[in-house]
Amino acid sequence: MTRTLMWGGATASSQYEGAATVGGKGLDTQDVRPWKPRTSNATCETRLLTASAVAKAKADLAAREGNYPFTRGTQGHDHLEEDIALLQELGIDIYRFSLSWARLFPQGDEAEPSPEGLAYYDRVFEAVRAAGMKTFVTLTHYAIPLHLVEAYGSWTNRALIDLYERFARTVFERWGSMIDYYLPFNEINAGYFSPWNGVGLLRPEDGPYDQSAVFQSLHHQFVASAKVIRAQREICPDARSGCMVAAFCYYPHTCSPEDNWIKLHDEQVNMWYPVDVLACGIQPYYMDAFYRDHGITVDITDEDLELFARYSCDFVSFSYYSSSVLGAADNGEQTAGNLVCSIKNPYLEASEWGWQIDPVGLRTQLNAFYDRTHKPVFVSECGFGARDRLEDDGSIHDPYRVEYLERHFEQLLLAQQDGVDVLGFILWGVIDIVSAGSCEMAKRYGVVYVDADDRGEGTYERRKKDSFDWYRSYIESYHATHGA
Ligand code: BGP
Repeated sequence: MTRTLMWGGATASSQYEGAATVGGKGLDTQDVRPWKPRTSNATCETRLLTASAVAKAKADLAAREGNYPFTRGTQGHDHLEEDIALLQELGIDIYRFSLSWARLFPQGDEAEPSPEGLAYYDRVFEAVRAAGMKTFVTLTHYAIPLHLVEAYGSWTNRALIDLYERFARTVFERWGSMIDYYLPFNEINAGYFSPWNGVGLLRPEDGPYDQSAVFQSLHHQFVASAKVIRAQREICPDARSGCMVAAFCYYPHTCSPEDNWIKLHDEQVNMWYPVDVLACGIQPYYMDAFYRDHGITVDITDEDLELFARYSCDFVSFSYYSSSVLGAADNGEQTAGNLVCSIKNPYLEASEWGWQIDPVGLRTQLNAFYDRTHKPVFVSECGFGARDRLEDDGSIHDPYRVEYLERHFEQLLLAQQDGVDVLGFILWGVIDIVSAGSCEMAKRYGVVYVDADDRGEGTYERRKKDSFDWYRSYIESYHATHGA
């Protein structure tokens, strides 16, 4: 029996809410990321923070200086009801949003949550429910309280697992009856490529990250995920638990055997590792060789392995924006992508940010995830990041976004016809938000335009782009033929 798909939209607290200190919210790991003009080194400086960069950010914020876009997001905190009304008009079935750990627990290790934080998310859950949308909750989306980095060493420290479980139990006890789907962590494999965003790990001032610290932190997040699922099954058993990775849809650069091996090997470590642990409940064999070959040590207990086996998730999900090309020689021209760079694919066009547009890759990934896990699959993020123009008459014409979505929806429906148990599709950044990779406002994904620029100037007024009506009528006609 083919499922009726859910069509949704997503935001993330640090890219959307703003109000960084309102209601006693603590500073988090995204608040201290600065905006920098786009140069070759900007991504590194704004994404892989050092202790000195964090110290500078804290001093700047205290002096109300500098440009820290995640402290203002797109002022979602102050536009909440208006935005939910726009999403209701859009007719989406499900809204994916994340909770700010630092808004509920400003330091992260308090015994009790902040009353102001609870009140804010009461407003969010009630507004989403009243608008008739299902909820898809991300417990943590790249943002943890800064105090946990400074006082505990972030996820390298096993103590964070219990603090995280306390945060999650608070969420389940208060809003569990209003949670349909949830993720303990956004794009959990990001910890490997973007350790500050993924696992809150500072980059050493001089030299590369300690890979043992990176993989130990990832492992602690896996244990935290299993413990959160155990708590959820106790407190709100009707909610559906998921895991999420960034999907890269790798192609070997050539048909050389070496390129084909690299494709499989990197796919295992970069993408399948978290899925095998969180969805299949196993610590995969191939990581032992990877740790050995890279001199990495990770403390994994028998209790951890038992938790993985007992508390694997109900569905799997991934973000999909572009595909990637890998080669043993790595000698092709490079291009950017979500979290990772890749060799340019001569068969594909790319966005202004270099992300290679590959709708068929979405069908390939949906089949690959279902084939590996045999669990229902959600596309928890997908969309086209582009520079949109506000015309003098207030209109915003984005045919490139409509074309991107139309071609990806076709492939999604084909994957369903292939027999993949697809749950639905979540449009990333449904209301324009700050870009996580480049800290830019200029890179927009939404069907709703927000009047703000990279320096935070603007009215923050919301306007419908042409894609708004297109997505609204797509969802309407889909349900007219497939039922609610
Ligand atoms: C994913 C993140 C999102 C989002 C998206 C788009 O990696 O989960 O937070 O931002 O990518 O990337 P960007 O904002 O860098 O364009």
